[in-house]
Amino acid sequence: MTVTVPIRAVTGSPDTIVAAATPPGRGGVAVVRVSGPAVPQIAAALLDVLPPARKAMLSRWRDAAGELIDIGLALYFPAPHSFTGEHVLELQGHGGNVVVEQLVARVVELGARRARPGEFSERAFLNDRIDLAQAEAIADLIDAGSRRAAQAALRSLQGEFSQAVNATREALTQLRVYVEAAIDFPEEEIDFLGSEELRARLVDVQQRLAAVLHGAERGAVLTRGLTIAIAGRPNAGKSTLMNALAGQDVAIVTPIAGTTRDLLRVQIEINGVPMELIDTAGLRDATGDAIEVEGMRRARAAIGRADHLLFVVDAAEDPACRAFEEERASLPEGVAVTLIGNKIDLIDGNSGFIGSNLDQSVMAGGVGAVLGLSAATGLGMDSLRRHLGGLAGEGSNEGTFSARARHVEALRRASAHLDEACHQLAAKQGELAAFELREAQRELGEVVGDVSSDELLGHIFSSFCIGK
Ligand SMILES: Nc1nc2c(ncn2[C@@H]2O[C@H](COP(=O)(O)OP(=O)(O)OP(=O)(O)O)[C@@H](O)[C@H]2O)c(=O)[nH]1
Ligand SMILES: [Mg+2]
Repeated sequence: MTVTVPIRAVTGSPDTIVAAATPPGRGGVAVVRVSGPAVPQIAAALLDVLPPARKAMLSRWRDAAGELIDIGLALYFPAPHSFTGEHVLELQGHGGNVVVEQLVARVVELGARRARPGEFSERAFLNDRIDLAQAEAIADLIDAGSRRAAQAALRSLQGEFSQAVNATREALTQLRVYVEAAIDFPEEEIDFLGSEELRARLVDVQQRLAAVLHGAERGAVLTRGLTIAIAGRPNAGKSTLMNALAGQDVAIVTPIAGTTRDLLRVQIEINGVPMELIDTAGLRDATGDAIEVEGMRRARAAIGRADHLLFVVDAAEDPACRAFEEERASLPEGVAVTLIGNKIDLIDGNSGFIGSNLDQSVMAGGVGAVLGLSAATGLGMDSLRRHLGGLAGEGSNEGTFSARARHVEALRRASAHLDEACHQLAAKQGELAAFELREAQRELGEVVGDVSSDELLGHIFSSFCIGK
């Protein structure tokens, strides 16, 4: 069982922290940031005077012996109007490791300690300047690998994600008031629990949550990227397809069935979404070859972990996609599949070939699309790229928040509690419905950090960089 505590209740009086906010190495300017109650004294000692609030002041910084360390700009942000909510001093000096290290060491001498990774953001969170989802968005913005991921992170940082979660919590609170009141007046409870009004409110909360979850799932894909496994029978053209998508010769291609043995990975980006392609050993009935058997085991494991599967068949040899039909039962539950009919260059009048020749049953059971193409000639590859781009939501970022697996999981659990509450209400089980609604609300609280365990916070902030 995980114990959650209101985190704001357990924080003590903070000390003053210092770190370089810019990355190590040479650069035009480096920023050293100091935050905490001792900032006014440290500033007075280092700069001789406390700079005016939020105005750049040119100053000379000296070590204990009075030797000049650097000349630069000092900026003072008095509490609570700063990033951390504490007194903050920013020193903008020349960008070089020696200067920065001397300056940090001097501030430590004057009473600060070196900050842990993410400690500035953690303080901003603890002082209610930002909530947990916003703090995480800072790290996501810094780590963003594409323009779309950065835009989604900015949206979360500005609080759009938190507002959507909080609006859902608010609607849920209203609903709980109704249900709890009904329990308190048992004579009327039964009628009330079955009322249309209550049902409509629950549906409203479910719809709001579904929208937030959808935005978060899309955001999580932008941040984390998609893992796409390529599988099929030996010689179907899996490695050729991977090379075509990657635009480089990553995998060995030969006419010999069983060429690929190990998993091969390559990173690509489509529509601003990072994707990891995994080429796998061809799947076929047991051969005596121990290496191939191990390769197939790895292939199946990779398929099980992937977000999406491209199942490749040789459309010239196997127009009915029997290979897929034979494998289908052994594919992991729930993996989304795109069926690729490859080598259509070998079929006369190939355009529009695939699909029309397919048994309709192929489209059922997890197959989201069927595409005919030629990995060797490039025919149909544009459609595949468009299709893959669409898996992460078309080019638009509308309603997409940068979100992490942690958020998506909490929102999914909240959604499951709402579904359960719905069943309990239908069964006129007021107490049980109230319990489920409470649990749903607790899950939403975890997203924005109203209820979070110390362990969780430590885990989140330790993944940040130092000085953030
Ligand atoms: N005509 C034609 N040949 C193709 C196409 N794609 C692949 N091939 C050929 O098919 C053979 C097998 O291709 P691979 O990409 O190695 O197939 P694979 O599925 O990776 O095979 P294994 O690694 O053995 O499982 C090679 O000779 C390729 O040149 C295609 O679209 N058209
Ligand atoms: Mg191969």
